[in-house]
Amino acid sequence: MKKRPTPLLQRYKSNPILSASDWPYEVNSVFNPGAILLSDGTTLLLCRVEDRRGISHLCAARSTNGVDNWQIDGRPTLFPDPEHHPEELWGIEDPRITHIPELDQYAVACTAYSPEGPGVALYLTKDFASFERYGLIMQPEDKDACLLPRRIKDQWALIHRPTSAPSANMWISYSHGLHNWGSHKLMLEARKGAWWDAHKIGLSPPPVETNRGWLVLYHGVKRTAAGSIYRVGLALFDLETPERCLKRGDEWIFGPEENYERRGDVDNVVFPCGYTLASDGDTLNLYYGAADTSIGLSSASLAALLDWLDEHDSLKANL
Ligand code: BMA
Repeated sequence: MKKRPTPLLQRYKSNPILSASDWPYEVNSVFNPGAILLSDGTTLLLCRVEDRRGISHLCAARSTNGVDNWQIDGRPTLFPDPEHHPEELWGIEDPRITHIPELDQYAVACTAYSPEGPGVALYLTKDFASFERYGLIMQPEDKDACLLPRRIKDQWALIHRPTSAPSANMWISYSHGLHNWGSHKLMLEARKGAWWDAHKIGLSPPPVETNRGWLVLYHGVKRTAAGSIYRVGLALFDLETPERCLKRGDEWIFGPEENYERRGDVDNVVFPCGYTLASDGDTLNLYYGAADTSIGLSSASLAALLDWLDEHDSLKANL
């Protein structure tokens, strides 16, 4: 087995970049942020904020360099509204943001949590101040969802992760109008047995469109006697038939190593929900939840990730 020369993902030296003590109001934890680069170059993180009841809402943090000096909204940006949306009774979690040029809007896909279980809710916004609620678009149990930024053969495409015990796999579904979804296709299956991504996987940030295909970072969960370990791996999918997997990495590329990733409200979790691409067109800034407690930043070269996938393709190796 070849030794990896340098880590594919480099952690920012002053991680974690955001935590509960930075918040302008009292909260328990901040983690699993969606991320987007706004047209003026500002990085916007839509952070999952867990209050001291245990219920999550979303709060926007903005920074001109994507690293520090975060301007955090003084109150929740998107708060559950269970009176009108019962699917949000236990909170809104883990946003994935996609800019949709055709609609001139951002689509935010979240996990809406209620006594019925976690389901996928969709919100559209122009300004991250007011949001149009599309309600539950995938019934429980389903989560880890994201809208692709453009139509695929005339239809919108949504990646999501329904749970059908004992395994949880990634699916893609299609829609003409964003409300009703069908043509469901299995996209990527959890592996089995001893693998790092056995039994349970899900999309991490929105897929990155490259000329070789949609580059997907996904999380895999390994259950051990000491609890679960959440790590991140890579796969590549066909641009016009995104359910077709072209390559799948064998090893994970990012896992809990630092103390703030190993210890927290939930130990041993790195959980990215968003990225921004730097102006060099190659540097991917990945924003992730660390141990369900704080937010970390790590960076990678897009070209290096694609090259690594060429060398570590488990489909080619028939694993
Ligand atoms: C997953 C999601 C994430 C969370 C992770 C670890 O199932 O609910 O929000 O970060 O578990 O607790």
